[in-house]
Amino acid sequence: MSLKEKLAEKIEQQRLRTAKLLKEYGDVKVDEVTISQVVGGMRGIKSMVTDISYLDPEEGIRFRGYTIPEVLEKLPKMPGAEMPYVEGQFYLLLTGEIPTEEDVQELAEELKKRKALPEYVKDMLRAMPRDTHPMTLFAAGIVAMQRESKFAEYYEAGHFNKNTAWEPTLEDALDLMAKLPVLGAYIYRMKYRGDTFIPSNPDLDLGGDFANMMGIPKPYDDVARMYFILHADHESGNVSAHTAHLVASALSDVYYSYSAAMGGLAGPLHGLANQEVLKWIQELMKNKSGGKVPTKDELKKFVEETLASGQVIPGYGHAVLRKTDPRYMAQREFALNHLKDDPIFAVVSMLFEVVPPILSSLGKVKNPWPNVDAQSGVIQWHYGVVEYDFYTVLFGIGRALGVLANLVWDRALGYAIERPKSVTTDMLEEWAGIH
Ligand code: NMX
Ligand code: MLT
Repeated sequence: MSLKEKLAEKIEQQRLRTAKLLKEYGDVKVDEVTISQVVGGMRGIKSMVTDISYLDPEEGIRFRGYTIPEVLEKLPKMPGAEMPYVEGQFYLLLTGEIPTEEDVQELAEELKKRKALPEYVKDMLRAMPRDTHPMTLFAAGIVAMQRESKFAEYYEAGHFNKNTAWEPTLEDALDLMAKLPVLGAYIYRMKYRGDTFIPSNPDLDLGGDFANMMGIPKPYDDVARMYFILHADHESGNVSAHTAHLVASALSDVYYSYSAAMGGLAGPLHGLANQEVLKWIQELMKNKSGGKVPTKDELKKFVEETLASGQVIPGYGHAVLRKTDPRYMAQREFALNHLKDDPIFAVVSMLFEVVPPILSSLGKVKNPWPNVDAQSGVIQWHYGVVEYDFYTVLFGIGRALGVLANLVWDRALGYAIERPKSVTTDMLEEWAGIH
């Protein structure tokens, strides 16, 4: 059964579940909302639905019901690879099923056909100042490709229908997913490697070809596979996934939606934190410990100075998680195997000991433990990607796996335009009994 046939079957079943919930149980209460949630970033309000992934505060992410160790163990791998095919993760997120090797190869072939980056995107990127942040180049490249949207063409032709709208959305999702690694690597080579573009190799899988286009030898192919798989999704309330869902709810296509999402990912409290971690560690080693691994006392002092200057400790804390992020642990395991003697990894490991008690002692930080961003940059640095302002682009390529799968399902289930209600401060005061 092809991916599209499999999805059609699953969508049919899921539509029945959603329709029943809406028709017969629409009035069942899911949550109540307090003033601190309304003012405080809607934290914890249960107000969205997705089956692609679920984030438990204590356990961490499950992709389609599978924990990270399960995903890394169950998804097919190519012979000799340490990490599974990224294509397998995309298949799992789209369909909810662990793919066979054959399913993976079919999807990989489909993506290979679609990966050519339009020449006008390259021209546009070249015309932009070279000191433009790579996330700006990335988001601009995505929105520039909007003219390729099959969904926009279908809508424009007057074919919009709630039953079929997912089909051109799937086409767009496959097109965009195929092109993002090429776009990312193109930006990297243009900006940091003197415009020395390395063409895609049609014989390689997504992770392998990304390493090839970046110009980085093994085991960077496995690093890329691990990185994209781990960053794929974090349920739907995170800033990037939520932004994409919100924009798409206006029937905007995936190019508009995903480029908007990348604006959110580029914020330092979200995806940019991975760049901030490396920048912060470099500053520490350069200014405080003479280029060497600092002592624990030097590290503590630096953490305290950062906090005293009003900044957050990048890579620590989370809006939902209340334990160490399992994505941090998966990358730590990789680092323990491959970069045990790396001095920056030594600092990252010391931070894991030093930071949590200091953050806990502040009495206000709800989660003093590291998140995914505390560990990802050091691995990139170790393999030669030392231009840390590029790290969020890598996050953006990975995050597309889950977000694009969600957008296909948003269309399939005909989710409504998102439009929550706002209130005024006067109203909050009145409900609080202040007036
Ligand atoms: N360092 C210092 N203070 C922190 C930290 C931190 N790492 N994390 C939270 N706090 C503070 C936070 O600023 C807030 O202070 P105030 O009341 O003075 O405004 C207080 O603790 C309570 O915040 P929480 O409820 O614990 O966290 P919230 O849900 O609001 O924010 C983050 C979550 C992730 C934005 C926050 O923990 C943070 O800023 N972390 C550092 C940046 C980071 O690593 N972001 C990446 C997140 C993962 N990702 O990839 O997106
Ligand atoms: C993510 O991966 O999106 C981050 O951990 C942030 C979040 O979940 O809010």
